[in-house]
Amino acid sequence: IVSGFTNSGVRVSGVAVSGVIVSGVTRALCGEGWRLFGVKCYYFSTDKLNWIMSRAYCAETGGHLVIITSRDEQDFLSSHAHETHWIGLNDLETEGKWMWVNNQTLTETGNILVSRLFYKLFWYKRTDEQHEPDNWRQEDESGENCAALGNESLGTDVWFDASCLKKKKYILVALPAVM
Ligand SMILES: [Ca+2]
Ligand SMILES: [Ca+2]
Repeated sequence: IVSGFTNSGVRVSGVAVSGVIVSGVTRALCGEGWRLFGVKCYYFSTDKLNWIMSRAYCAETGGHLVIITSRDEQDFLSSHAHETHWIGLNDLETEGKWMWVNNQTLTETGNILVSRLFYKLFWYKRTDEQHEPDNWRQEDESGENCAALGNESLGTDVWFDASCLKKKKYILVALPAVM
């Protein structure tokens, strides 16, 4: 349950309610400024926070940093994120062991082998084989332990690990209000 949800009726056009699922008599509504995709509401922040602060802020609202579980969801996010955004993925605890903010490992979602191959698709690949995540230490000696859609110069259709201290926009997810 996220503050900012409106229960004041359905406006299909305009920005007040950006998406409506109609299923029988049930309507799922996202708050003002949010976007409905599938069964969840997504909020693309306008402010920038470091990763830890963005995780804390999202939790405070009752939602969480986005957890990406399908190609469709990734495509939806990258089509609306016009610059780099934090996602809910980090390897802060153990280097190289990527965890979602719900404490699932990156490869724990569904069939492990399938997940490994699936998520490999999203990390940015360079022709010189220096693929992301590369835990680059040039700017932050603790390395890069937080994941983002895109980086400062490359598109949001791929993932990068980045210094968690960097300030970026972030994507917040919450369940819709069901009416
Ligand atoms: Ca790392
Ligand atoms: Ca990196």
